[in-house]
Amino acid sequence: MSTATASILRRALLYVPSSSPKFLEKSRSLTVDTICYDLEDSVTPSQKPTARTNILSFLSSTHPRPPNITELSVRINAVSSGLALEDLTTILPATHLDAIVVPKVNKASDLHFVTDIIRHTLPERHNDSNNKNPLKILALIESAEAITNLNEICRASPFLSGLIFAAEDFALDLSLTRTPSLTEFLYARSAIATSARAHGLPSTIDLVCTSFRGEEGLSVLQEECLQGKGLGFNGKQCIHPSQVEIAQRTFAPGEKEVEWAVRVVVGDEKADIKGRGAWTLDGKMIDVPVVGKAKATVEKARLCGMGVDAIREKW
Ligand code: 1VU
Repeated sequence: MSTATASILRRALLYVPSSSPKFLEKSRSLTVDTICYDLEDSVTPSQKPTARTNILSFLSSTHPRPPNITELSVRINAVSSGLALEDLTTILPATHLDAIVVPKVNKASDLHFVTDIIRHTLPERHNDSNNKNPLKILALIESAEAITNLNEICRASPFLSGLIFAAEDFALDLSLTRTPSLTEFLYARSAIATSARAHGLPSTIDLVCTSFRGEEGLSVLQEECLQGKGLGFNGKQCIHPSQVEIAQRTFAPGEKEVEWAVRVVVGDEKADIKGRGAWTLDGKMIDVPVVGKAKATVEKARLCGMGVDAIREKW
């Protein structure tokens, strides 16, 4: 397994506009799997140069790494915008930088461009096969063209570590109107989750929920997270700190789910000794794919820091 495809938790990816010193400072106090400091849509054209220098300084060694953020990423401007080269050459020397988010990836050559610049700018981090810490790339899928090119996009870079779905740009491209049911995005979301899986990419991060205030807004978010999880996504893009806890909780396995998974794994060890490939738990048949799913749930629960060993001791 390459470093880009190793298991990594990205249950929530929170955008922070890099043009705002206030938001940058606030991000330091947050607990979240991935922060994405933005140079694209949340930054006006006239603010781009300031945003670039802000983020380079914020992610430099003179500032300590924010303690409760697992992954620090920057979203550059689209390759087709003509701004990506300057974004990359400015930010790549940053000390605390784990991933680059590339928007509007339509074809493999968009990722070839970014990969070549990363290799050229940081050769010591990327050309040594013993180096276990290359930058990772996350690709935003936002158009019909991108959906038809998913296979080539997934194969385009050894640094590619996940796909993200951008609903608003996709709706613009197809002249769709976003509805609460999100059925208009069903094909695109399923295609993304399936392609990423087929190519062994660990992360599939679902559309932004634009509601972020109050009980009603956050219950819309919760529903969207559950629906995305049901389609095979394992994370959610967030635009406000209020969304992070719900996304991270929903994209972690639930307590009952973990307990069931541990019982299946323990039961399978016993069934194996008795030479039984199929057996029964709570009146339902358990066989190889069910055990596989249970093992994956246990592994995810461990990654999320849930008390798997304590549950195992009970069974
Ligand atoms: O309580 P404090 O005053 O200390 O902090 C405020 C506020 O500063 C902070 N906060 C954030 N901090 C970091 N990152 C954020 N994204 C962020 N948003 C807010 O939280 C405290 C409460 O803030 P608030 O409720 O007063 O929120 P505002 O009205 O200030 O801001 C709301 C918006 C939605 C404008 C803001 O959250 C924001 O700009 N979010 C990011 C938008 C963005 O990046 N959009 C592009 C990415 S989405 C995309 O492209 C889809 C593919």
